[in-house]
Amino acid sequence: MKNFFQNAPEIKNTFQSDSFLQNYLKNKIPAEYQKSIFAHLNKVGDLAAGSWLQWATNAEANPPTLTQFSPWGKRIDEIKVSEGWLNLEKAAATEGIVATAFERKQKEFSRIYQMALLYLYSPSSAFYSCPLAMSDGAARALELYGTDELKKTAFKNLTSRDPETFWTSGQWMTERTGGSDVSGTSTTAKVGNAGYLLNGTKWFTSATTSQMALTLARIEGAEAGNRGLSLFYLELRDQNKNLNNIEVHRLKDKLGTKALPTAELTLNGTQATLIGQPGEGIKRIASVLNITRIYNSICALGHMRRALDLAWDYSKKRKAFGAFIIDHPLHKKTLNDLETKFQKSFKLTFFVVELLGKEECGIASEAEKKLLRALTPIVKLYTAKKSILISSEAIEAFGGAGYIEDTGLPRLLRDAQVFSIWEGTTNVLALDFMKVCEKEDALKAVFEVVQFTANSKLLLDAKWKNTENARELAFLVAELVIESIKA
Ligand code: MFK
Repeated sequence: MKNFFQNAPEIKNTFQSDSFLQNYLKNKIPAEYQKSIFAHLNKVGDLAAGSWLQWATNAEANPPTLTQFSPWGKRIDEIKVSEGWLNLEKAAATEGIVATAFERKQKEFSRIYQMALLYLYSPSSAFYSCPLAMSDGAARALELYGTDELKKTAFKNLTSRDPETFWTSGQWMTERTGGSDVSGTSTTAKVGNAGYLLNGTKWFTSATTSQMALTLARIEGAEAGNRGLSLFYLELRDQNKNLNNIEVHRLKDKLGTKALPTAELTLNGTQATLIGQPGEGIKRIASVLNITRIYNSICALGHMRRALDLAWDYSKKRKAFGAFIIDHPLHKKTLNDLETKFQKSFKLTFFVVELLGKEECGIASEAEKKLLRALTPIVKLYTAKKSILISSEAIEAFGGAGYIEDTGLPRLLRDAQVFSIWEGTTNVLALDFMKVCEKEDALKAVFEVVQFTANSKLLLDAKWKNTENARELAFLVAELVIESIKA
């Protein structure tokens, strides 16, 4: 035993090893598109187990740094990121991880294809999926509400496949006064020579190395509260690469997502363009949130898959009590139970992706649009919680090794925790679902999917009017919808 060491878990082509994804795509994607999509996903599955994984490790080991002053005292606020992070950006552009959704070459199935790409990319991306989420959301907001000029410029960059012209976007909502409650936003906007000038401090800005951002501000004289907020487009740097009157105060020291630059910053007369009408800020930025929440669900799903792949692989290598641990019935049952949780999350997430694809192609029925609106917060909160649970159990499946930093395993749990926080916490999203049920009669749309069984009758219970039951309601709806989704 003196020279005995355990073997480390390994990741192989993540498309080939994922029969659940393959079977789903075989059932959903029309035959005419299957060959090219499968070939691309196979290539991506190889990259996710190879160079992308190495770049992600590099990015994680070399977190971003902020240099505020040049050697001669000039304020520069330069954020430096790792080589791995930059390579992951190029790969995202080249593989069309945002572009595929907007080219719509596979009609409403483009979203399924694009989200399958993201699902494979994300767990090997060190959270480069975060800037992609905001960029996709921003592209959708510009496609819907942007000026003709912005459609020709920013939208084109966000959906480019050329790393030289590819842009990412930030989504700056959070201020010191509140994360979920944006009604106290204190950033102001006043009319300038060209557009507006913004002044205010943003407390969390993710992926602060992006070329553009969408943000909320209150036009001078507008009413207090959320109805006084407007949506603005801004570019971070001018043509000479100077910051657009933005000061970066510091990078955040976070529990996880270490490779991702998240900063506090102040806008000091930042040039910006109004998107939509004054006072429409929340409704317009909601189109970003609805995309980023689905991204969050896909990334949580990819995260679960990665945690389980590692645990399954290890279970076939690690011997204890005279046998591989996979051959101990209780360990096998534990992993199988987690696998069932993953599969339920997968069904719900891709069901919502199908609805999104239909909506974006203009073929969703009114009931499907309502269902998409209602299930977006549900799928986000459901998958976030499952990914934390699965990450925790997967780490435990390694015993002590799962608790040791240089195995890379503790990161699974640290990173999973963010899924239930950003883009709306579990409670905020559960309450959002309740509001949609009240205002837009979303439960009617849910009932078109969920068969009217004894279980679904539970949804008519009067106790769901009470907001303290919102979480319980959200998880019940998730389970009932999953039960009724056909394979
Ligand atoms: C790996 C994946 C990475 C993901 C990217 C991570 C990047 C991280 C960057 C961030 O974390 S950005 C900050 C994220 N912040 C949030 O998610 C805010 C959470 N808070 C909410 O979601 C609130 O519900 C919200 C601020 C949107 C609104 O709350 P309010 O102020 O109480 O307003 P209300 O009354 O609920 O909604 C105002 C209007 O907007 C209503 O319309 P009406 O005026 O006609 O009644 C709503 O129907 C509409 N609305 C709200 N949410 C909507 C929506 N419409 C469509 N879709 C929605 N989701």
